[in-house]
Amino acid sequence: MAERTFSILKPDATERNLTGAVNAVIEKAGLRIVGQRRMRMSREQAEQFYGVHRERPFFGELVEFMTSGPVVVQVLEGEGAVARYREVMGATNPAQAEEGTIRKLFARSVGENTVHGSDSAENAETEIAQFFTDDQIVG
Ligand code: 3AN
Repeated sequence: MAERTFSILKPDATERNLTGAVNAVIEKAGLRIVGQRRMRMSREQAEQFYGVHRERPFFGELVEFMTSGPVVVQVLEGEGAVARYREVMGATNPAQAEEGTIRKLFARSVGENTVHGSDSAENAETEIAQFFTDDQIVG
């Protein structure tokens, strides 16, 4: 069965009207967008979502940024979707990202890096459940 991963197009993507351009890279990579919603993240949602980074020095900045404008939350489906999407996103720091990756193409900095993607199948499940109900995902 195809795997699912959770994705966010961050405020730097919506601000520059890049959601279609990012989705084109995702779909070209063979991943299917089976759930998608544009929304404004609340501070509570962002703090919960990035809870593992709570003690990191950039936590406050990260929450500020993620609540600074609209985001697009997505469920992506495909074979090995978690690893495949990490590949397509590129390195966290766009300066180290490979050619053709979303972050190489679009990211502004290590903080404003255009996309989030789950780092494991287990986290994907938790993250999807934070933002989607089953009936909002149509494969
Ligand atoms: P990734 O998003 O590639 O999984 P993580 O999980 O290490 O990277 O970091 C989560 C998010 O925290 C990143 N996408 C980025 O927005 C932010 N971040 C990570 N490192 C830094 C940093 N040094 N300064 C500012 N923001 C950071």
